[in-house]
This record gives sequence, C-alpha cells and structure tokens, in this order.
Amino acid sequence: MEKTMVEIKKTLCPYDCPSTCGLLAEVEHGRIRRVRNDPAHPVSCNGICRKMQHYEKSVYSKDRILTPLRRSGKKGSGSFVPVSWEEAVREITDRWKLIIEESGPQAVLPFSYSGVMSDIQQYCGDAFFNRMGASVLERTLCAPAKEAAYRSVAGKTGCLDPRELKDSDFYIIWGSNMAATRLQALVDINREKGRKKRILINTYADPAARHYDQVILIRPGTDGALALAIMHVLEKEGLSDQAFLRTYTEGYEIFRATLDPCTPEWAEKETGVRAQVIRQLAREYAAAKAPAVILGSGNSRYGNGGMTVRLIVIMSLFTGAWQYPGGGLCGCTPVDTAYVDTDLISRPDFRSKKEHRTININQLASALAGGDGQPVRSLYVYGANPANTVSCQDRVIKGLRREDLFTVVHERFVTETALYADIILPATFSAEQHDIYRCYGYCTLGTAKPVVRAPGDCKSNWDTFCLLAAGMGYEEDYFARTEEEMLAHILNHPTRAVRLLPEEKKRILREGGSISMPFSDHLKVGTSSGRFRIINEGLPDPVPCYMLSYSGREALEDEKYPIHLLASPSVYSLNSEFRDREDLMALRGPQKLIIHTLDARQRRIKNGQIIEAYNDLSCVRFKAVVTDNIARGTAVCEGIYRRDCCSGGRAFNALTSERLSDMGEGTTLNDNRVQIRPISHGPSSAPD
Ligand SMILES: Nc1nc2c(c(=O)[nH]1)N[C@H]1C(S)=C(S)[C@@H](COP(=O)(O)OP(=O)(O)OC[C@H]3O[C@@H](n4cnc5c(=O)[nH]c(N)nc54)[C@H](O)[C@@H]3O)O[C@H]1N2
Ligand SMILES: Nc1nc2c(c(=O)[nH]1)N[C@H]1C(S)=C(S)[C@@H](COP(=O)(O)OP(=O)(O)OC[C@H]3O[C@@H](n4cnc5c(=O)[nH]c(N)nc54)[C@H](O)[C@@H]3O)O[C@H]1N2
Ligand code: SF4
Ligand SMILES: [Mo]
Repeated sequence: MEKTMVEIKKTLCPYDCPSTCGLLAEVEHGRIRRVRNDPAHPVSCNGICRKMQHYEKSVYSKDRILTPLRRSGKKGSGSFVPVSWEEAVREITDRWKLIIEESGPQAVLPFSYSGVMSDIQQYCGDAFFNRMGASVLERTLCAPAKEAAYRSVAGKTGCLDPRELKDSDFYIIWGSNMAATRLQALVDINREKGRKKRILINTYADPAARHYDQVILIRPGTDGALALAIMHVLEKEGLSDQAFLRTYTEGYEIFRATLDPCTPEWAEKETGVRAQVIRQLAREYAAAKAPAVILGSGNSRYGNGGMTVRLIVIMSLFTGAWQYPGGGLCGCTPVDTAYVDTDLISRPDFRSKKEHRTININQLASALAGGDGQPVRSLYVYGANPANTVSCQDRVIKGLRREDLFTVVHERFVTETALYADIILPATFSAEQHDIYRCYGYCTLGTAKPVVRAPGDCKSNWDTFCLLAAGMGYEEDYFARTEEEMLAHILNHPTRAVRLLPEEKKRILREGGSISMPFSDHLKVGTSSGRFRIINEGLPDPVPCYMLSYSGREALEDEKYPIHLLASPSVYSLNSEFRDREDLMALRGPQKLIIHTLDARQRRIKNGQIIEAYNDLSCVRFKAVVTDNIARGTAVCEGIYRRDCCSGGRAFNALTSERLSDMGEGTTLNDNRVQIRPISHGPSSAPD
C-alpha cells in the first residue's frame, strides 16, 4: 500500500487574541488534517484554546463562501448568485467610479476591524482607500479608552509580558475573563495555586470563580472608586512606597491630598464591595513585594472607562511593585518599540488631501442614516461584522437595507453583514496567506507562509485590493506586488528592534516561524519627563478622580431601567469567529443572559426561562442563567450570537448606544441599562 505523506507546517493564529499562538498544521494531499499547538512557540507551549484545536473544521466548513456572489433578491433576503471575479470587480469599480464622480470619494466608507490581525491583511486596505481618498473609519471599537488611559500615565513604557508573571507574588485579575481571553497566562497562574494568592475583581464570576482564591464582585463601572479606596488605605496606613513614588512619578503630592474622602466606607456605597474587604485587599496587596495587576478591557468600555484605567494604573505604582521582577501591571501593551513599520503597508502617503471625513466605528448607525449631512453611498466591509458587533443593531441594519447603499462584503461566511451585501467576495483563511504577525499581548513576532492553497475562488485581502486597484486604474507599484513580495519588502525594511536581533532570529522570520523579542524595561519610563504621570496636565481632568459612568448617572436619575447590561467574551467564540463551528455552538446554545438570583426572583424569572431585556433602543430575547455569582443589578451576555441563536432575531448590540468613552473615543459597550421581564406576550418583531 502506498504511504501517504503528512507534512507538519508552521503557521500562526490570526485572530484578535493577545496570545497569537504558534500552530502546527498536519497537511496531507494539500489539505489540513489537524491543527495543534506549536510546543516550540514562546506562548502556545502552554497549549491552544479549544476553538482553534479544530481550525480545519472552519477552513473546510460547508458554509464557506467559495465564489463571488451577487445579490439576486431583496436586501437581506439571502438570495445570491455566483459571478466571476472579473464581473464582480468590474461591477464594484464601475459603481465606485460613478459615485466618486457624482459625490466625491468620501461617499465611500471602508469598514474593517479585527477579523484578521496579521499586518499585511489587516492594513493593506488602508493603502487602497488612501489612494482613493475615501472616508476614514476611526477604529475605536475594542479598548481604545484603556490604551489612551494607560498612555496618559505611562506613555510608551511597556507593561509586563505575561511570561514575567511567574515572578509575581500576588495576582489581582481585574476585569478579565482569563479562561476565555488569556488562557496561556491562566495556565501559568494556576500553577501557582496554593503558593500565591489570586484574586478576581469582576462583575460576575460564573463559572470563573473556581480558578481563583477570592472573588470580589463589583458594581459595573465603579472600579475607579475601589482603586481610590485602596490608595486611601495605603496612604493612611503608611503602606505606599514614598521613595518610589517621589522618584518615578509626578504629581503624587497633589494627588495624595485628594485621597482623604475616598474611604473604604465611601467606596462601599459606590462599588457594593464591603469596606472590610477593601481594607483587607489593600493590606494584602501592600504586603506583597511584587504584586501584579492583570488588567482586562471590560471596565474601560464605559463613559468613565479612561478614568477607571488611569486610577488602576496609578494604583499599581503605589506600592512600588514596578521595581521588582513580576511586579506592576500586565494586560496593557508590553511592547515599547515598533516591530514592523506598518506605514509600509497602510501607505498614509497615498492620500493626496490631508482633510478627510472620519466616521467613528461606534456610530455607524448614524453615519448610514446620513448623520453628518454627507451621504455614505458605498460601504466596503472586510474583516468585520458590523451588523452584529457595533452598537445600535436595529439602526445599523436599517442602514444596511437602504436600497441606495452599495455594499460590498469580503468574507468567509455569510455573516449578518454579508446578508445585506450587493456583492460578496470570498476571503481566505490565515493558513492560506503570507503575513507577519505582531502579538499585542506578548513580546513575540512571527511570519507565516500559506500551508495550503485556498479552495475555490477565495482570495486574500491583499490579492483582492490589488485586483480592485487594477479595476480603478491605480498604477502604483505597490498594487503590482504579490503578497509574498510584500512580506519580503517588510523584512527588507526592518525596524530598529528587528535590526538589532541576532542573525538566527532574523533567519526564522525569513523562513517562517516565531521569535521572542526582549521584554521591556519597565522602569525606562516612556514619557517626556521620564516619570509616570499621576497628574497629566494635557487632559481635561489633570488630577484623576472618581467619575460616574453613563449608567451610574442614569441610575441616580430614574429607575426605569434598573439593570446594568454588559458583555463578556465567550470561551466558545471570538467575536464573530468560530460561529461556523456547530460543535462549539451546540455547547454554547441560544443567546443567554446571566442575572442575579434576587433580580430574577423579584421578576418571577426562573433559570432557563426565555426573558426579554429592553430599553429605549430595542428589546432582545435571552435564555436566563440565574446565579449568585454576579453583582446585584447586573446582567451579562457572553459572546456574540448568530441570529439563528437569538430568539426574535435581535442580538445584544440592539441594546447598546452610540455614546463614546471619556478617552480614546471608544465603545461604551458595557455601559447600558435595561429592564428585564419574563416573556408573557407574543414575539417581538425581528429586524428583517
Ligand atoms: N475566547 C475568546 N477570546 C477572546 C475574545 C472572545 O470573544 N472570546 N475576544 C478577543 C478580543 S476582541 C479582546 S479585545 C480580548 C479582550 O477581551 P475583553 O472583552 O476585554 O475581555 P476580558 O478582558 O477578558 O474581559 C472583560 C471582563 O470585564 C468584565 N467587566 C465588565 N465591566 C466591568 C467593570 O466595570 N468592572 C470589572 N471589574 N469588570 C468588568 C466583564 O465581566 C468581562 O469578564 O480578548 C480576545 N480574546
Ligand atoms: N455584543 C458584543 N459586541 C462586541 C463584543 C462583545 O464581546 N460582545 N466585542 C467587541 C470587540 S472587543 C471587538 S474587537 C469587536 C470585533 O468586531 P469585528 O471586527 O466586527 O470582528 P468579528 O465579529 O470577529 O468579525 C470579523 C469577520 O472577519 C472575517 N474575516 C476573518 N479573516 C478574514 C480575512 O482574512 N479577510 C476578510 N475579508 N475577512 C476575514 C470573519 O469571518 C468575521 O466574520 O466586537 C465588539 N463588539
Ligand atoms: S484564539 Fe487565542 S488562544 Fe486560541 S489559538 Fe488563537 S491566539 Fe491561541
Ligand atoms: Mo476586541
């Protein structure tokens, strides 16, 4: 019998996840048979998540789009007919030329976000739309408030790489669902069980509680008050590191004078955390030499999210933990230098006019409704699923249904957004692409070449933009390169960080593979003064203080919508990714809402019952999950559900508003209020 050849090829995970795991693909007869973790990779030596363990199931999914499609029925009806790439490109570019002639290039809105995070595929569209002079999307959907707030205190300083956490002696996991989003770091922390204390501060802990020694449930959007009260205790009890604060920070004296009223008793009223628990937390935190705060992004997605993060970062400085290995803060950006010159890919120099219209990603609904007086006549979506990931779902879908909106979606599956497209273009998976992968949660860098050929007529973002550029008559050399040549171009123009690498590591990048980059020096403070800015004169509120979130303010004003609604990541999906996987979706089931036992009892809601959450924006159905492990008055939905998993057709984001965070113009996904009730009347009509 003839023996079949199985090749093991290296690739990387392209998704929006702080680990960017190295993967080994077993390839047989040009098909991926199995995918497992690359044990030689600096992060995925700890394994990969269950989602990616069967990457091949997504790559060869029966639902994958394999040819370009043209709409053949009403918008949103899901009727499409196959067309050739030639026809699709001609139709798209003819339409764009007409729109540009009539309304100018700013009538075209490119819309992309985090579907693919490797640099060439993520940023090549920018070059194309810069050349066109199209409107610019402000991409502030994820955690820009966290980023801006961290930078306002620490500038370019790199925080802890999670691999440094092995040296920490105390862990505060603050607003992160680590089992979903930081699996490899959780494996490391769990190894310390019994030796080092691990405390979770979250709005809910079901089922996360089992991973930690203590869970502190906090009222959403109030973490700033907790951080202030901890600092109050540290000051009153002489536990702050005066020498460190005076040497490495600026503004300490002025700020400490504001801490007097921030007693644990005051914070208890804001946060719902008992004063005694706050005191004990502050003392234990101070008793540790190298405590680490592992900061998620959840508490930054609020009207006061930037301020909250500022206060937590400042708190992490108070005991001087940053001086010791493993001490300080993890979860912001550990990298303090550029690994890749992304301008080589996004080409800001292609834009001839400096002024351009910008549209905030969180306000797509208003932009499609003609919010700023200038129409959006065409929308080009790639690597994103706005019909389900951005706020105001009902209004976004209303906009997508506009007959005069020409929508093109480059996708791998018929997502909620693709359903409304005029043209769908079939996209590739990372295993079929060349790219360079900068990890955002660790100091690692990698490159990968395709491990298999793309099936059908699927094309990568790079190849698609090159075809569209040819159709538009753009003659820059940039658009004549192959994806492989683009990767070589990037490696031939290395940043300083890459130039300084030993030859062996450069060879790995040329051949395909991952390398570890040096950790940052956390005391090389990357601000202009070389000190952490407790007070930042460049901000509207230079001295940090406690501010209420939007919901916090509303709660004081009226009780119409008493339940605070927020989102948390799911272990079974990653935003819209993996929802093609029936095995994972079966484990997750229908759209669920986690609520407190007492809130449920008050409304005669039983575990497992179908309920409605509603506010002035919409009304959405969920299956109730009733638990004691959630802050009272809080409701949490894990992950983004497919429409067919949402009874009534609407998903979580029908209930979220377009309001922006206080810093970074980011999403306030977690800062909305609803009322909930058991279903006792006919079905609410779904957006069609
Ligand atoms: N499996 C899986 N992995 C993922 C993702 C996913 O969807 N699934 N998403 C990816 C993406 S896009 C990102 S941005 C990253 C990070 O993803 P993020 O969405 O930032 O998730 P985390 O930081 O893990 O968790 C946020 C946590 O904050 C909590 N939270 C919300 N509000 C508050 C608050 O006011 N106070 C406190 N203390 N906690 C609060 C929520 O309950 C939630 O558990 O993960 C990535 N990885
Ligand atoms: N309710 C709720 N809403 C949320 C969140 C939440 O937890 N709950 N999380 C928020 C966060 S943190 C984020 S970052 C955003 C993410 O929001 P989006 O950026 O919209 O991300 P996804 O929903 O993952 O959609 C990515 C799409 O890109 C496609 N794709 C993948 N690779 C490629 C490729 O190479 N080329 C092309 N053309 N397409 C590709 C995938 O098939 C997928 O449908 O959502 C935000 N919205
Ligand atoms: S989704 Fe995250 S944990 Fe899972 S394989 Fe990808 S990088 Fe690793
Ligand atoms: Mo995100």
